[in-house]
Amino acid sequence: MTDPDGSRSDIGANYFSYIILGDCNSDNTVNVIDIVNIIDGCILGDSLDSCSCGDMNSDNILNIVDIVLLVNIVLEI
Ligand SMILES: [Ca+2]
Ligand SMILES: [Ca+2]
Repeated sequence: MTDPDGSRSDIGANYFSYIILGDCNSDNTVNVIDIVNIIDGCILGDSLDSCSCGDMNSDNILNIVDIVLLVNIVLEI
């Protein structure tokens, strides 16, 4: 069994779920809505449950550095 993008195989029933880094509202695109969600929910709010999607540099901390990285991706800088 391989995952949806064919990059990994698995011997079990659970296949690798493909997650787009920064896509915090799970609509399969990364855009300004995700940035707003991360700022509102994770930086200004107290929602710590689903914020790992916004950890763009994978340092396990969600802060302005991750927002800048995400903005760069959205703006294709
Ligand atoms: Ca999204
Ligand atoms: Ca980070």
